[in-house]
Amino acid sequence: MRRTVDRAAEKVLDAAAGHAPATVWDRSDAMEPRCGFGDLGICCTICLQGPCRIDPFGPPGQKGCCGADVDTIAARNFLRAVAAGAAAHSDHGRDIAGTLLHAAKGEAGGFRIADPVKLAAIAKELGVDAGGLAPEPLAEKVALACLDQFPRAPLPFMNRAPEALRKKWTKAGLRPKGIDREIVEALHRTHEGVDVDYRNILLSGMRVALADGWGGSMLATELSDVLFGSPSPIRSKANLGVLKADEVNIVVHGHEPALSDMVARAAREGELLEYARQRGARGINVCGLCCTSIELLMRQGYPVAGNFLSQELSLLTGSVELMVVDVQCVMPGLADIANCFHTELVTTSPKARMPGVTHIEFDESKARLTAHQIVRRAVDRFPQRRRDRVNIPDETMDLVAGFTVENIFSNLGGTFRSTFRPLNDAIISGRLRGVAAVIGCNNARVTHDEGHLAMTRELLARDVLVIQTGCSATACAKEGFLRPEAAIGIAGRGLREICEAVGIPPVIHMGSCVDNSRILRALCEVVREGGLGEDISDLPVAAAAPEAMSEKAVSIGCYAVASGIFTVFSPPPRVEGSRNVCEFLTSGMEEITGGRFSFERDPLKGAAEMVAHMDAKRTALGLPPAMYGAETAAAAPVEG
Ligand code: MSK
Repeated sequence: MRRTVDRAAEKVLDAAAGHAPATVWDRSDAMEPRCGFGDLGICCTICLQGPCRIDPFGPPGQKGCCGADVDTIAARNFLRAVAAGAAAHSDHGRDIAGTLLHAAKGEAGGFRIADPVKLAAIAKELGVDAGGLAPEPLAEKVALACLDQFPRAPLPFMNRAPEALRKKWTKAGLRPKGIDREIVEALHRTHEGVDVDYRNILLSGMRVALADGWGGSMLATELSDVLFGSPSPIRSKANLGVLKADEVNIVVHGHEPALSDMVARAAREGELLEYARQRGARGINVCGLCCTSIELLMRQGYPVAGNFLSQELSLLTGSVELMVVDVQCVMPGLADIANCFHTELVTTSPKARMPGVTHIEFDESKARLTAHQIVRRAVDRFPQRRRDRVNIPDETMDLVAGFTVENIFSNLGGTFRSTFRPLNDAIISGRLRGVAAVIGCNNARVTHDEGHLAMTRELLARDVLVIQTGCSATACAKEGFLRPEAAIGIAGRGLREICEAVGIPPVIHMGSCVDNSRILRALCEVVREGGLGEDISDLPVAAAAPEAMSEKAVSIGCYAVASGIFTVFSPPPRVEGSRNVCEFLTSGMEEITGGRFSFERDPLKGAAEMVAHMDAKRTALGLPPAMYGAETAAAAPVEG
């Protein structure tokens, strides 16, 4: 299997072949053959009588020691994955709320309320009495109201959903009782000897995921905007070529924006720039990986070095002085590679430490000091860089990011026109066939970036506006799809006309993984705007994670389905060993919320399913077929 379609990644891998430490691809190859029982989700390790496994080729009616059947085992494994993903996103949200609380009380040195307008809007939504309060005391109340969603309901952002969807949630018992409460209950429910009914277990998974999407993730996004500033369209660059041969390179990696925001600010300070010059560097270059990087990109335009599978490659360029990591998607393998170079790896979260790796704990009250300390350590490493080992590929690509529900209004409607009407009208007329959210990770078991690019190319050619977040957005950024001019070479005629008229790229970057909540909100606005049905499930929209990897992606997939969205998810979550569990997720859910999964592995077939789904929704709404339907990705090659 080809490891990557990213030319920069390929160059680094080729140069490192044979003499560099192992990468994720080497370790993945060494895992073959993988355990089929584990892969199909039919190995149970929940109690100490096991592991128990069900033979997929054996007789029907097989049971584990306790009597759990294949459906119970697969459903319990699935629910635990959803709960872990929801916990990761939501704990991120909790930390942001905590930072906002400290900032409001003046206890978080260097942090301030960056968007008081958004703060006031959120306060209103949460039912917080602003009563002429200054931003800080209001922020304190808002932070506390958000933290209150962890132990108990209600989750007020769920009121953003269309009424039809809220009724479905109530009828099916899908309203979360609180973010933490659902996660804890999921762990209890899947403990040995508790819930055995696979449907009941899977519905718990949907409820946990809704607590993530409309709770933990959504409040993480909203409070990040308040604290670090709401994004606006911004130009930047992507790929490993953003590393600089003559500057100190600091790579921020993980998911949380708080410390990286401070590191980026510190790296601009004259005193530290002078310190770098004294050590022979021309400057200090901050760039990043995964979603920490995207948070900095969206708000400040810092370049993105790569996505999940690029993390080890960035160190293999031999040009990184320091990589600072927070939480999630940080490979333990980084430590081995850093040790082969002059690179210092620094962990910063008490939740995520690595043996033998420098740990500088992030404390909001000392954020500026910590950031300075980190930047100085990076500069100190610069003289140790071995020039003969530096191998930075020259690939970079321009991009435009920074779209939000608030600013996409004006971009789609022309300056100052605050409405989704032009988008709805474009869909209604058929100039746009529909909207697709293509999101999610990389996965070493499939060719790096290939699924994201193939699927997105196909959708664009068929006049589907593509919205992205996370590593999928970075994959498409590296390929040039996030440039407004990309529409000329790649988009179908209808989408091209819209991009040219409004000046937007055919692929809209809406942020990090928690910012998938922006997509939920955008779909609510489309329904509210009118003319496209009463519910999200009525819309000609679909979602996909064509290179899914993390448990967070499983949770995101579930909250998309539980919000009424047809969702292509590949590689599939580990449920294929149970026909009943698969059927429930790929068709049973449709009767409950209107959404369902497809586990199609081929990205082009997945795109075809998404297009067929949009066409069916158009017919159901009484809309004309897409205006220009004949162009395919093959007929519209990418330019540039
Ligand atoms: S970083 S969760 S690999 S998208 Fe958010 Fe990328 Fe997936 Fe991590």
